Amino acid sequence: MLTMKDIIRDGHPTLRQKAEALTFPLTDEERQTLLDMQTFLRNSQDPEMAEKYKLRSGVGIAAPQINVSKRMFAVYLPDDGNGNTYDLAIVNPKIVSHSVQDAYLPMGEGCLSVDEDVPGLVHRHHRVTIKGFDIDGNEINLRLKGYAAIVFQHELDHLNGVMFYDHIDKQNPLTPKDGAIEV
Ligand code: UDB
Ligand code: ZN
Repeated sequence: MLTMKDIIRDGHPTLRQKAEALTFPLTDEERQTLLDMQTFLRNSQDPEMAEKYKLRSGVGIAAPQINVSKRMFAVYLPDDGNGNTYDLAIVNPKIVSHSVQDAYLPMGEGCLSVDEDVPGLVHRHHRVTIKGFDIDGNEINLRLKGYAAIVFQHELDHLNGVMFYDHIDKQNPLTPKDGAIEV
């Protein structure tokens, strides 16, 4: 079972690497890693399990965060604010199109791999279309907006060695960009 001690923290070189694409069929080890990541998220949002194992309430986790430099992540959003539920694991994901309009969380972002608060707005695409594969290699197509789109883009960044605070404007960290939507 994955716990917080399995999650590497800011400063670990793996977080800055570009993760490798996977090939199908996944190995048993790769499949197990993906399932473990999904279980971690569910556990972390279960009050009893979270308390017992001292888990931060996670909505997404990417393989590089457990020191596996491969292009896969899991997301668990029981309610994304638009009445949609996402509980999925995705392999080799890519953004195939996105809106011109940006969006941001007014409270900024955090990360399971970052223990400190980093204040500042993180602008992301308001809408994204994502293609990828499930654990068995079936195609996944997702059209996302708002909070779900932000979570998926945060996890996709991890596959490219990008951290959320890389996107914060150092001069004006708390100033929304023109036209950007608050989520
Ligand atoms: C998170 N969780 O998992 F609104 F039930 C964050 C952490 C860093 C605070 C643990 C989170 O936002 N939980 C949450 C929010 C709610 C309601 C709820 C739980 N991530 C994922 C991450 O670090 N993945 O690499 C950070 C998010 C910030 C914006 C998108 C992802
Ligand atoms: Zn993160």
